[in-house]
Amino acid sequence: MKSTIIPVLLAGAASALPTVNITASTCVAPSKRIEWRQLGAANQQSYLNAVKCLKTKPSRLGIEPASTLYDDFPYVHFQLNNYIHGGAPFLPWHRYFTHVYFDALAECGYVGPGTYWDWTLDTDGLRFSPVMAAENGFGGDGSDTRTEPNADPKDKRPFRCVSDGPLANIRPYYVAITPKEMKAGGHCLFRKLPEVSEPEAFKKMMEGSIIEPALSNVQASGNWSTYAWALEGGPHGVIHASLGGEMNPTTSPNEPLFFLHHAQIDHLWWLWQQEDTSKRLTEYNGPAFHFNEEGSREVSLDDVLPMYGLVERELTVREVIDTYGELCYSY
Ligand SMILES: *[C@@H]1O[C@H](CO)[C@@H](O)[C@H](O)[C@H]1NC(C)=O
Ligand SMILES: *[C@@H]1O[C@H](CO)[C@@H](O)[C@H](O)[C@H]1NC(C)=O
Ligand SMILES: [Cu+2]
Repeated sequence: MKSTIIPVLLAGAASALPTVNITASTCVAPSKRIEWRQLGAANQQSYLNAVKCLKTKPSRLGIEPASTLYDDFPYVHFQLNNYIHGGAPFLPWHRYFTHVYFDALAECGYVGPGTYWDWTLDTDGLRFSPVMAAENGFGGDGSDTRTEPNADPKDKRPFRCVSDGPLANIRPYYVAITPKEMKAGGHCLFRKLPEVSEPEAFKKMMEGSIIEPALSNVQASGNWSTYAWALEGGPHGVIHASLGGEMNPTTSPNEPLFFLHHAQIDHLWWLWQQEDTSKRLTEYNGPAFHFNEEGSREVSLDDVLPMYGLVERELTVREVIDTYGELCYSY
């Protein structure tokens, strides 16, 4: 299904775009993204307020009247699942998506810099991280005693609601039930950190992907395809799994930490690119769709990155592969 819909969408979007020459000189003052801990309390609060504000803004997609701009992000991510995971578009698409999200936060009054979560600092337990604090953070693990009253009785996953911090009462609209089905209607923000129930498995996952020398091994990948796959399948996947809850289904952008996590993945990619800009700002190849998808075409730098209605003009991979281009930021 998705493999037939998305190429049509790409082709349509591409032909409607004006030809614009992007040069490095368009980015004269890149904004510097910083780690959550460096933001300071005022910017942290402003960021969290902007996240809540997204829930008050109308959806840009016009699909479900009861949904909001907050909910557009999980919706778009869910719809594009096979294009944006497991193939070459993973890194550039999520770079762009995160940028669009930070722009939305700015529209909601956030004036601070883009921010990321350096989870290499939290490998003893994500729940001890300042990002998971109740004060100036996104709240902690879901609660065993506070569960979602609106959960589909057929859905056997426990909806352990986040019960502390400023996001405790937020109601994301969509939730993926299976990869093919998405329920709309609203539910609590839920989390289930496996580090609590399975500490040994958590430690093993961290050692295999994030605790040194594992992360340095990923960063030492010599070419694009090896690197992109190692980063997606390793640290990226492990943090998704280590937060659990909303981070498991393909509506994972329901979890506001999704964006701080993806900014960190983007940060790592940026560091890798800066090590050899002559090669790594143009190196882009591999299958356009998930490796399980049959007959996937090869990607190109001129592929448009679909945003499904989130933006007015969609950018190409060429326009986002260098952060000192159209997106104009650094780390
Ligand atoms: C883009 O650059 C090319 C080559 O320098 C030039 O021929 C073309 O007119 C430019 N297009 C626009 C829209 O500026
Ligand atoms: C990338 O590197 C891997 C491992 O060194 C190698 O097997 C693969 O052929 C390389 N791919 C390309 C496109 O050069
Ligand atoms: Cu994703």
